Amino acid sequence: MLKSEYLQRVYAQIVARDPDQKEFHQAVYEVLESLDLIVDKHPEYEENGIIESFVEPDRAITFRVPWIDDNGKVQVNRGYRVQYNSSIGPYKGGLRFHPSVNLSILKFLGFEQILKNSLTGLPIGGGKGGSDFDPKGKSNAEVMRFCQSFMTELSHHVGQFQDVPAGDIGVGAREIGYMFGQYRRITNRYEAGVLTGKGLAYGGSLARPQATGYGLCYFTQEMLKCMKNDSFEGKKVVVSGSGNVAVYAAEKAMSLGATVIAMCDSNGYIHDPNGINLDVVKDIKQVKRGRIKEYADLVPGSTYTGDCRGIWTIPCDIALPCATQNELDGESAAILIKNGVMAVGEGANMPSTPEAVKAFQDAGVLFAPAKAANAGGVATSALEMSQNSMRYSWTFEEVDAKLHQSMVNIFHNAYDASVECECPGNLVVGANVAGFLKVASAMLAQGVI
Ligand code: NDP
Ligand code: 2IT
Repeated sequence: MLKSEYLQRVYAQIVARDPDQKEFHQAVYEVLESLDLIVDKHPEYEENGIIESFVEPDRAITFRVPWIDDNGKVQVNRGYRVQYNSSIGPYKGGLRFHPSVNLSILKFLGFEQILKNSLTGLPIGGGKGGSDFDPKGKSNAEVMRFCQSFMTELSHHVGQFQDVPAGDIGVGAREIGYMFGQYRRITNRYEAGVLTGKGLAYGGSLARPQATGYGLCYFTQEMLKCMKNDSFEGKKVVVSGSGNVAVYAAEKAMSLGATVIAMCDSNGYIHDPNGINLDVVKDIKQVKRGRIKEYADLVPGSTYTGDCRGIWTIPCDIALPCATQNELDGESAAILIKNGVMAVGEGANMPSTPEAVKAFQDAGVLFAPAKAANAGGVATSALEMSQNSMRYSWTFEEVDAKLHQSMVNIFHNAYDASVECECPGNLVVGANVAGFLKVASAMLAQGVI
């Protein structure tokens, strides 16, 4: 229950305006709970309508995306771009292609992105977009035609100084390549900084594919070190998902001395008590675009279970949810806690339900919230933009070192803010407050716009 009447009114208004946007309400409520601890010290927020402005996107664009499938039939999807807040930099955030995409999901993601991007310390505002298009099972030619049609409309709204999309679920290097090609063709400009996550041959950054997963482990490692004098060494780790974030989180956890014993996709999970062979996972998921189930046929001693939620019943020391929102609920959290989990690091956006977050915090499990722990992806996107502006590129080691330092800084900023809010170690509060203070000061300085 929110104590501040001001915040109660802000929350009631977003629910009344968009009663069906459950994911959006969930993300906003969690942030308002944190701001409840500081809002009395900042009467200027209410005087200037700062929090009302902060929860309302600058604009949300929806558009028709017609494309022709391999049978010559016209298909029509819906495209979106939510340009949320540009007070500290151009809108920045990924594009998600998944049948579940709707305005509620993109508003929750765009809203989270404002604070995440602020935490990176880099000059990037918040946005998110995507489509209900499902790339699964489509040919390359279909994906290309879809991406070209999507960018034909999106090109009116993006630009290196305006709005810079990147990947998210269902959007990787292939999709970014097709969209970049179409943008270049439409504008007749080589504007590399309009998209991030590009291929290396045309302006991409080394270490961007690895950045979210590696960054998650750097953050978790710093949290383990500073809050429990511990590390990944010798730990059993469960990583949900098997996409971009999950694969590189698993890779870094292994290189830091952990054994990753389970991964999943939306159909089910694999359990390999000897430690997952990541080359096999990469071959199945990245090269063949196959299903995780195939792993159990290839690697003796591993098993497949056709239920992705069941992954949380496997006993582990560290859980890294890296698939999607609300994939880890209160019931799963209770099982993880009973099995002795010591730390949870969120690689996906909002993967833990509010009940799960509360259960972890009440049980003294170290908890690294998404907007801090997975900020390495967008931080490295901002480094890609810097390299594009400089017309220069850094080595893998240079980018990785900057990423590592960013994650260490984000941890300490969030931790210090949690201490200031008198709830030391509550990184949910710390990340929300630290991220918000910078955005709010930029909004105040720029007046009512
Ligand atoms: P990918 O598309 O590469 O992989 C997504 C993975 O999650 C797949 O294994 C997919 O399984 C699984 N998944 C997707 N939807 C569901 C679902 N509804 N239920 C169960 N499993 C599901 O996406 P990313 O790895 O890029 O993104 C994963 C998460 O990380 C998302 O929450 C995203 O917002 C977040 N994130 C991504 C960043 C990035 O740089 N890419 C940066 C920061 C956060 P299947 O193949 O069966 O669909
Ligand atoms: O959720 C996220 O931070 C991303 N999908 C990455 C966004 C980006 O612009 O790199």
